[in-house]
Amino acid sequence: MTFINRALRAMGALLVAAALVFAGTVFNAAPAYATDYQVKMGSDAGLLAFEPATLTIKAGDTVTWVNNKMAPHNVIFDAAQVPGGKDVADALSQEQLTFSPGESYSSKFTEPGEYSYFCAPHRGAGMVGKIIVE
Ligand SMILES: [Cu+2]
Repeated sequence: MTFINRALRAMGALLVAAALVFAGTVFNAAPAYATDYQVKMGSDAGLLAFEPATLTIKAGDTVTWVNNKMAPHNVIFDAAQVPGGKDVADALSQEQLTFSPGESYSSKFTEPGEYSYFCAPHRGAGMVGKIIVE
């Protein structure tokens, strides 16, 4: 009887130790939650603008541009104004024009830096934006 009690106690201690190790692993491995930000294309007031025009996010976050008003719009990144140059700008750019309200596209940002973009049809009207990745 004594032997069994000792054995059970030892197993209990092992289980507690294992549970602590497991909990530590889970806690440490839990990734920071990536956020999906929204930028409206065309302001609620009907201006040719991205809203917000400047957005600060963290590396790993995603930006979704949603067609709002005054379509058509798109999102073009300038190779000279993104970290990584043309390849990065091409990968992030969404040349397809959106026409219907609610149409959207998303891009994920992995490298810190400042990314400037514009809407091709409305660049001349000042429809430009910037994503700052921290
Ligand atoms: Cu536009």
